[in-house]
Amino acid sequence: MDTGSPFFGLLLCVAVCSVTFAKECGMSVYYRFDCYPEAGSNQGNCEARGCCWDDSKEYGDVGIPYCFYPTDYEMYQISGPVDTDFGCTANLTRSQPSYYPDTIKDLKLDIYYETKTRLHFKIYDATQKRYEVPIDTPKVTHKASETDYSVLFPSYGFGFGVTRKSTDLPIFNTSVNNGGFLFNDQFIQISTILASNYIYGLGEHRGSLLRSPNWSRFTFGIPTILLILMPLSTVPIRFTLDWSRPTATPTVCFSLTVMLWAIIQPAPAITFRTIGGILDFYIFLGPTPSDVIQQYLEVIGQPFLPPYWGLGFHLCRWGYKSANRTQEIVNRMRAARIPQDTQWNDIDYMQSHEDFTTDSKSFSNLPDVVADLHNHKQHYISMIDPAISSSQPAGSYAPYDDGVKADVFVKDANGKILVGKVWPGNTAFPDFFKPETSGWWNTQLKGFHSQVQFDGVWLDMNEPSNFVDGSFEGCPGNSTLDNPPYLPSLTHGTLYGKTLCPSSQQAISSHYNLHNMFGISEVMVTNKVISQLRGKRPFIISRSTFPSSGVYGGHWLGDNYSKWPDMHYSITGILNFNMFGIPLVGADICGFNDNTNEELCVRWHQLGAFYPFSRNHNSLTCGPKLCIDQDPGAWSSASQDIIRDALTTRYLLLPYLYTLFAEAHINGSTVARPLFFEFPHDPYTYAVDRQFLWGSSLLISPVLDPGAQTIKVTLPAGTWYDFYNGSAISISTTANVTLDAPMEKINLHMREGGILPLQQPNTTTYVSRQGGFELRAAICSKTGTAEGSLYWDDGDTIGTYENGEYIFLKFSLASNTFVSKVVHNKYKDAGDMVLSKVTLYGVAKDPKSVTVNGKAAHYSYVSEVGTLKVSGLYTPMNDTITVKWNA
Ligand code: MIG
Repeated sequence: MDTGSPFFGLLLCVAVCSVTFAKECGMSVYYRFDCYPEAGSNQGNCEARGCCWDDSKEYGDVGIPYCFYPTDYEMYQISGPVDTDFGCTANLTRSQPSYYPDTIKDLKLDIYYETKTRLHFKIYDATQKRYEVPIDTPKVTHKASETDYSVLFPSYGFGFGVTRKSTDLPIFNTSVNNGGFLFNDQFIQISTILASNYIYGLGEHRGSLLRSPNWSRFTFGIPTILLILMPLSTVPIRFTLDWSRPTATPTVCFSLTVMLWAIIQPAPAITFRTIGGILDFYIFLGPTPSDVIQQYLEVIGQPFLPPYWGLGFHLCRWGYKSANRTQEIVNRMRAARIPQDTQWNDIDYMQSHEDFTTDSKSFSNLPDVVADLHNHKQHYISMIDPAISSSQPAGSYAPYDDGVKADVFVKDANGKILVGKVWPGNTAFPDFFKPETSGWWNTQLKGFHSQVQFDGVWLDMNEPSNFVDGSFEGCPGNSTLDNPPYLPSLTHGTLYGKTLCPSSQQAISSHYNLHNMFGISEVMVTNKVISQLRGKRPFIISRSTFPSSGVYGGHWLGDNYSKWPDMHYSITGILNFNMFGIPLVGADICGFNDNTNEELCVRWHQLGAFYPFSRNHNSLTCGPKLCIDQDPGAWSSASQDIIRDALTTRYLLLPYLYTLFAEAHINGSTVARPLFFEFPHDPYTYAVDRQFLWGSSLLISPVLDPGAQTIKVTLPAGTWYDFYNGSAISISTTANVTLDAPMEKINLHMREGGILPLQQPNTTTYVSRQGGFELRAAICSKTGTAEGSLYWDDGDTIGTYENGEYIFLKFSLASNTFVSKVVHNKYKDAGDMVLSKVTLYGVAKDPKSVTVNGKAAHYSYVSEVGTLKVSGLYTPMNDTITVKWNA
């Protein structure tokens, strides 16, 4: 592959001049950027665009564009740049219109040197204000005094680049002059060379974690982070990665636009296309993957801290069909003593699928089910769809009547309420960006809550989803918003396929601009409303997300299939959403569409016990019949035992999981993370997506194939302790290791050097929170040390961290001494926290004695695995605890 740096001879922040070349089509095929992304290209229409044509398929039919930009393709000329308080600014102009309508010939490029590791740039219409995404981001008016990046401009044409100062390697480089930078009212395109082909992120998808650079197209609509692993070394090893080199991750976050499409090609390079708004990019320098995410979340917001009960096990299905059946399902969970914190209902609880109602026959006793859950300290979650039935007789359905009065609904292009069709029939769609809508939504949720005391809300269908295209009356044929000049291939063919007309009007802009924010606007309003209503932490799970959604709620990965590959790819989804700042994420355990089977469902519970958001959910019908039950209580008692074990292990680990959520909330770290986050210097981890970590210390290696009794795992170099019994695997270089994985086991390993806070599990978080704590340490084989922490509060009060109403403990272990120290304590019930057990993995010799706070303690030692257990303790945790052993 071509390794030539297009950055040769670039100048730093200086004025440039233009040079004209002859049409040049002979670049490497990897550098062919698509000039005719629509269907129907041919030599004639391609050359009419001033582009090169080659359909020889000489390199195979792998997606190489036939029509591509010549290296001297006409582009914007840059004038400036000039230095400003915030960084630098330049004017971009082109004299001739491009081949799409409404070329914006005069553009401005502002580059903000926001922090040492964060650069922000915008390219926008120099004369007319265009739509910009309404999410809060830091406003920086003065440039950082020191930066890890430099900005460079080429000596001709449009473009600029960002390099990492320490290496001089380009991170972002738009000066690929054959990339076709275009800025038209409804077609904006920018390409950049990427520094490596280890590419991650780019929105929600079911597939491998590592993105293929081979002409992959992404029609993801929702702009999310792109993460690139690149070398930190100055040696030009971009294309033949030197395995021994340290690597780092810059990242580009194209977070702020209308809709977005991307294509990655093997240069490696990426092209972004959008149909509106402006270009608004952030680049984060890391250098580690975790740093990158933290820097990203400083811009879009750190995730909310879920209520503790929300980390318990959730059970749901579409098609219980009655409150009684729902109760039976809960009862059989209790009878089997399988942990469960919440029960959910899908749309079948509603009367004719209308929001804020309950079916008068089969769900009339729903309040009793909810009361029963509450009596058992369990919780209840209701589905609420955004679409509001609009065809009930006037005066009979307040949500619609009130909504009309308060004027909350999205309007069509002519100013009438847009009517679509969803579950209840004809429906109107609330405009959650309108201030009036919050009050109205509050009234509806409050009214419903007075009947059914839900504890959390499940927001489905908020893409928004519609059963008809655009509206009941279609969309106005002549609107360029509904039918823009360029469209990528879309699932439903048009922008209004199975959603609202883009030409419909919302308070602050057209639906065209706000479409991808429908979900987040609903989540934001719902978060506010239910926080006030319940006076406790909100719990919201939404199907649609946008950068910043994680500040307000969590996400589930939508309608998967009850198939083994779907189970595997759920790991990609979980890891991606952790990178996107939405750590509370899970997939439907056992699969949604199609019937599951017992083996798959049991294995899926073992994996799902480690989803940050752990919920079993099932569809209504599978073919003509109701889908078979897949709740834990539906299976054989042997399977129930396995599921109980997996979920009980989750409950044992909840203090650790909760601490990770608190750290995510406080620092923007990830909860579930890919191996390469912890081992960024180890290329063998880069493609691992069949295993993942909780935080830095717990490795989860589920079985993902039918019939398996063993699994092959990737273990990075070091010592890994079996979570259950402390037996160690020590390896000097990263290796594939085959482990036993009988049906009843999910492999869990503790990374050496970590200490996990655990708690005596029970069948609800309410009860388990009263149990004694255990601290389990995996002693580092080389240094004899370990460390960890615990964040703890009452688990339900809003703003505990912000108000300081928590306890934070730091654990450290060195020289045969384990210490728990109180770093912060304003948690009112800290006096009830009791340490009952300390487990140490990696103790080489049988100790002669063990003391806890200076007093001899009861202990046991298992020499085969080197495990020391100090148990029978009843030691208050709101003061320093010291455990010592004599070797
Ligand atoms: O049109 O509410 O993704 O979880 O069970 C289907 C019924 C609507 C889609 C959700 C799914 C839910 C289903 N919903």
